Amino acid sequence: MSHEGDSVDAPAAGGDLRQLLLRHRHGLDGHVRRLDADGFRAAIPTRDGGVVAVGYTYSFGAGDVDLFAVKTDALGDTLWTRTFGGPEPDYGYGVCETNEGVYVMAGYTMSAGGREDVYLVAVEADGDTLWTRTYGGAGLDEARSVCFTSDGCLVVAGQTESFGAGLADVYLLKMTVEGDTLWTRTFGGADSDWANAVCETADGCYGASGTTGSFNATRDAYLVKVTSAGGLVWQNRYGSSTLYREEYGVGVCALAGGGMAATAGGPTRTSSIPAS
Ligand SMILES: [Ca+2]
Ligand SMILES: [Ca+2]
Repeated sequence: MSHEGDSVDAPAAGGDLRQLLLRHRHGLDGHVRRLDADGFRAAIPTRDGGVVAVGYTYSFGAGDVDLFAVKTDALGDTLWTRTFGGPEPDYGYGVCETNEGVYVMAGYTMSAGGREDVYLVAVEADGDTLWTRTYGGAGLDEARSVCFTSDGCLVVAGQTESFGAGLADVYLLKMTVEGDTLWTRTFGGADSDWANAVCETADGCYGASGTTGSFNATRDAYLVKVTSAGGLVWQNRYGSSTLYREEYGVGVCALAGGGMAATAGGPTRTSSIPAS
């Protein structure tokens, strides 16, 4: 890896950031379409009243696409921008803040050699890099979301083709805040399955929202709940088996009492999924 944490000339806050957001486009099928545009994929409020936004840029950095992070203050003025990655494509999709005020960004990198690897970058509040780590096997491994947990760790969700039941599988990983792996799990079946979001539930478990192609005639939204130790609590699919009616899990958040609410979209309809 090279050029990690490069500072770039900050795009002026306000107008340019809005332009970046307007140019942001989703790939609901979970696979990145190459777009000649910069875009944010996630943004969170920070404890200092600002925002940290993470995505990727073709405009700055070490080559091809780089993971892109922007930190603003409460007024939206840019405090810093950084790119992370190497000469090959590097993408950012998720970000969380730890109880120490560290921002951890998750995505994937092809700059480490070979196929896509899960890519985590931890930076201090001023944008200085604490550590970067990659995870995965010989196949495609990508992160889409990262969450700081109540037991002081990180849980990451995405997809893996290196491990699991065939084609892509939901990929869940738990790490220490230093990035050391505590456990990894895969969920899914013989067809393609992937996760787009992860949260901690009120009962201290983790919920991942995504899509499964393995358990129905068409793709369905897919929720998986695991304990903090990675044990499966339940998994469920949501959707129709009618041709061309596919559901894609997009987001997930915790509800009081331990449940989750997930959002899903599809080519023919959208719906929200209550899940207990
Ligand atoms: Ca790059
Ligand atoms: Ca699979």
